[in-house]
Amino acid sequence: MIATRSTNSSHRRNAFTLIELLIVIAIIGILIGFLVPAVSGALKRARVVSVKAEISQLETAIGKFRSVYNMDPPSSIKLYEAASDWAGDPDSRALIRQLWPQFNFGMDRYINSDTDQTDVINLSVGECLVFFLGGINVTNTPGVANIGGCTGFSKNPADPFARGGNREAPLFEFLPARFTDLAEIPAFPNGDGFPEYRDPLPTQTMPYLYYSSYDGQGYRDTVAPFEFDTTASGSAGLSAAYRQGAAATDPRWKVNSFQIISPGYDRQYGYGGTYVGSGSDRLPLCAAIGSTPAPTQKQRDYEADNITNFSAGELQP
Ligand SMILES: [Ca+2]
Ligand SMILES: [Ca+2]
Ligand SMILES: [Ca+2]
Repeated sequence: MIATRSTNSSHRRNAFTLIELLIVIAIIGILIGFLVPAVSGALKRARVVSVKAEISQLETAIGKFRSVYNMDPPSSIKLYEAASDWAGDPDSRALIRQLWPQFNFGMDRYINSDTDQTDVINLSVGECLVFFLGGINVTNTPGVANIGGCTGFSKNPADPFARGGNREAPLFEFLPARFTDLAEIPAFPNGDGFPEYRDPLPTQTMPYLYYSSYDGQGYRDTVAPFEFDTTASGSAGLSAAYRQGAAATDPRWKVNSFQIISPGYDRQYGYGGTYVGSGSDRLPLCAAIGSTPAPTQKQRDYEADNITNFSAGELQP
């Protein structure tokens, strides 16, 4: 025999009293009060995880670069369109020769996409990350915010910066929408046309930094004018790659390879990685640093949310 469900609802109440309704509304309000921060905190954490994932993809791409070129990408170099300009820069010439042994230093060339062959292109940190993993950009005219996608390098070993022809594929798929080209030179308020890359945080305005240890030879902190600065005053050039402590003698993170640094949600790098550059290489100063930089608690605070490829992925000074 099959039991049938009673349809008798005479004991069921059809309406809430006003007080019950108010209590329910209050409880819902309290729950929302708990849930909203929990959800937004979870979302924030998920986004930090996505930045960490992207940093490890960049590490993989640098590994691919190493397998092709037998070295990590430099994090500072000058490129010259005019053949005669290479003579004055043995450091950059040596790096190019390491990467492309058959490079023809004797020819004038186009490297950016304007119409002259006279530019000196000064690539530092974040720009090197994009340039060496992505190659030549479709469009990158100084002062014009029209940076296109990366097209890799030419397979012509004498002229890897040539446009068109047979090409090596980019080693990392940079999304042009996340390029930024910070104003580095007053004459070019939109930058030099060579982009840096922002992480996927929705509010991000500042790029990843990339510091090479030059295959364990050491982070180049004092090579003027386009390397990094480890002095407390920050007066010698660009910022420092991070150490494992505040003292100048503390060992670096990733001594034998490279550092990749996102400034995190606060868009500030902090003391260890703060840009305090000068001249044509400088990026905007950290607001709290001012003209006489010194390590303050505020600057250490900036580091707390930095996302990196060292220190377990997050800096907690
Ligand atoms: Ca040019
Ligand atoms: Ca630039
Ligand atoms: Ca930060």
